[in-house]
Amino acid sequence: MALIVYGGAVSPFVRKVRITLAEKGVPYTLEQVNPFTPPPEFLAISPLKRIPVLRDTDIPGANNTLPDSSIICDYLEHKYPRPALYPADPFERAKALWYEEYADSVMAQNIGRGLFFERIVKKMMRGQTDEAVCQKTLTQELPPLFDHLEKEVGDKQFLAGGAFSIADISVGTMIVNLVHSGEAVDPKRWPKFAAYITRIHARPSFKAMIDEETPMVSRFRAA
Ligand SMILES: N[C@@H](CCC(=O)N[C@@H](CS)C(=O)NCC(=O)O)C(=O)O
Repeated sequence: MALIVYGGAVSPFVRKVRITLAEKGVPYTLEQVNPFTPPPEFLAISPLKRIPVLRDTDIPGANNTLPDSSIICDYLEHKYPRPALYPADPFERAKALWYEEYADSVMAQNIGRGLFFERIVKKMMRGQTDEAVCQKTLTQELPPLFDHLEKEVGDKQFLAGGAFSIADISVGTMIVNLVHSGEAVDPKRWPKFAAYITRIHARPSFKAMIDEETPMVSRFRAA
């Protein structure tokens, strides 16, 4: 097997890479790594101590790894160009990269740290959820982001370039962690964004991840 993805199944960044691979039909092996208790050999390939990392054994020698989901997805696009997951048009491509950045920064910070970490990761580590942090995220931090995305989605099927792209993968994967945390995009308040998420999450690539991960997270959510 040429490709190895190092990372945990519920990370939005690992899922971003796995969905990219699934959409391109590229086989890979997943090696579980908990970034909070990483084995020493993982630190050698992840200087920022983060998941995911990709190893490509087609590249000779031991220096055949790449960290960071954005770098990995860009590499996969160049190694496996079909189907294209980045728009061909320069402006639409740049827009897609901007949505990726938006998802990886503010969405990850608020959904990841402000909700999923509190409700799921802390329980996995036998800690206690600080529900006040979650409520602040849900009532103050996330609504402006969803207002923005409601406008951005508008009447479009996909965020950039008129086709499914890295923009949809990046935004969609962050919302999986919202759903894992027991929440949803409210269809009454954000009807276009909610309908868009339902469509994106119904794709076989997303559905496979959601079906695999839901049993893992739901027992912690219920605890
Ligand atoms: N920019 C990185 C972010 C990766 C990231 O933050 N991963 C989290 C898990 S979701 C992690 O490894 N956290 C461990 C830590 O920050 O110590 C990417 O796109 O891959």
